[in-house]
Amino acid sequence: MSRNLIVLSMLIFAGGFAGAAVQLLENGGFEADPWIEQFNEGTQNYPEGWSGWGGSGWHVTTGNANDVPYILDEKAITIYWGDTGVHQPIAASEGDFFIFTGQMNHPTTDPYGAGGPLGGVLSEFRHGILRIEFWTGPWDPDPAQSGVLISSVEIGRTNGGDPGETWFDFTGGAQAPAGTGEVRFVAMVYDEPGEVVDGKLYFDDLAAFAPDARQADNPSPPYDAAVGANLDVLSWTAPEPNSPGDTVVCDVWLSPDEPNFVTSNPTAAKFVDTAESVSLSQEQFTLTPDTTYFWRVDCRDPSVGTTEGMVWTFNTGDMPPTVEAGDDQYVWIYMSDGDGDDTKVTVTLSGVIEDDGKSEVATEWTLNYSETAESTNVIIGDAAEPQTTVSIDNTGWFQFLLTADDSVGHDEDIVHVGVYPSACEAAKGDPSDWYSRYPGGLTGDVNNDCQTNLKDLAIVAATWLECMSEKLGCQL
Ligand SMILES: [Ca+2]
Ligand SMILES: [Ca+2]
Ligand SMILES: [Ca+2]
Ligand SMILES: [Ca+2]
Repeated sequence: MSRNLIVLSMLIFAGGFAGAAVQLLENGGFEADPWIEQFNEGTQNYPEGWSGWGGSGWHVTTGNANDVPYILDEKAITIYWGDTGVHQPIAASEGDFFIFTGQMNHPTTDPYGAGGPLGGVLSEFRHGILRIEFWTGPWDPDPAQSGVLISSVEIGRTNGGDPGETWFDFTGGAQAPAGTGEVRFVAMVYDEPGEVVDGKLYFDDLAAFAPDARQADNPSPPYDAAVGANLDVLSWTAPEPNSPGDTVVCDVWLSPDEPNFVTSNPTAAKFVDTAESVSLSQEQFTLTPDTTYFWRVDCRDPSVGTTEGMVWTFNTGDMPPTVEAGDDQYVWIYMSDGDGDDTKVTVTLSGVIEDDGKSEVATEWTLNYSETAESTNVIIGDAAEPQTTVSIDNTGWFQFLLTADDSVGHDEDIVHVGVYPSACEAAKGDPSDWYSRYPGGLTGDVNNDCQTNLKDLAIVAATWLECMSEKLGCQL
C-alpha cells in the first residue's frame, strides 16, 4: 500500500474490527463538511474528500425536522436518484487488504417506490449499495488515460423491502487483485435497468481500514476465501519487531461466531505464542464443512505491546469434486466411427465432473491398464477434458482413469473400453447387450456370427438329411 495515504485518525471501530488499523477515508461521517455553503455558492459539488456522480441526486443532511432520525452525529448524506453515488479513491496495489464499513437507512416517509410508477409500493428494484472497487489507476477524463475497473466486491445492500427507519450496519473486506492501482470505496443508489422508482436512502459513518505496520497482514487463506473443511494451516505475516532482535509472537483467535464475538465468546479457540502460522490438526481443532469462520491474530512485540489484528474471515464452503468416468464400452476395430480409418476405432470417453467451482479443478484422463499387444497405440484426444476422444488401433481390454483435483480434494473413477475384432465379438463381450438374452447363443446361428439367417440355412441345407454314423442306423 502506498504510504502517502491520508491518515485521519487511529479510529477504534465499535465493532472491534480495527484495533490499530489505519482508517483511510476522509470525512466518512460527513461531519466537518463545509459543503452545504459551498454547494449553495456553486463552488463545490461533493462533500469534502469525496467524488461522485449524479450530483443532483444527493445532498448532505444536517438534521432538520425531516431528517433527524437519519443522521449519526450531526450530518449524513441523502441519496435519492436512481444512479447516484459518492466514492473515495486511494492508491493501492495487488494483495493490499481493505475492510469497508458503513451504515444505510431508508425512511418510511419516502420509501423506495413512494413517488414512482409503482404508486407507493416498496420497490425491490432500488438498491443501496456499498462496495469496494479495484481499478487499474485513477479516473481521467481522457478514456485512453483513465484507469479501468478490474473487479468490485459488494459489502452491503439494502432493498426496498427492508424495514425503514433502521440503521443497517455493513462490513466486508477484499484483497486487491493483480493489476490494481487504485481502490475506491463506493456508496451508491442503483435502480435495476429499465426501472425508475423513487425514494431516499441515507448513508453515514463510512469507514475503510487497512492494516498498519504493527498488525499481522497477508492472511492465508485470503480474506473471504472458500476453502475445504480439511484446511490445516492458517498463516500470516507478523510485523517486524520495533526493536531489532526482539521476537514477535502472536495469538490466534478462531470462531464461527460473528466477528464482534471472536474474542469475547468463551467458545472461541485461542492458539497462543505462535510466530506466523498455526496447524489446526496439531491444535486438535476440527473445521465444520460449509461454515463461515472468523479469525484474528494479535501480535506481541516486547517494546510495543499487543496489537490486535483485523478480523479476517474464510468459509469451508469449497467441497471436493466428484468424478463419473462413464459407462464401459464394447466396440470393434472396424466399426463405423466417423474417423475414416478402419484400422483403428475412435470412441468418446464421456466423463462427468461435478464441483462447486470454488477453486480450480484439474482433470486428467490416463490409460491405467491394458491387455493388448505391446505395439498398440492408444491416443487420448485431450486428456484434460472430461469428454474427449480416444483412438485405439488394436483389439484388447483397456482401462482408463479419470481424476479431478481441486484445492480441497481428489476423486477418481475408471471406465473400460473393450476393442473386439468384430461386432459379434463385441456383442458377446458386452454384458448389457441383447446377446445376453441368449445364454447359449442363438440356437440357429450355425456359423456363430450372432445372426440366424440364410447363411446358417445354407449350411443346414448342404447336409440336409445326412447321417453321421451307422450306429444311428443310417447308410453311407
Ligand atoms: Ca454523520
Ligand atoms: Ca470444489
Ligand atoms: Ca475407425
Ligand atoms: Ca449365423
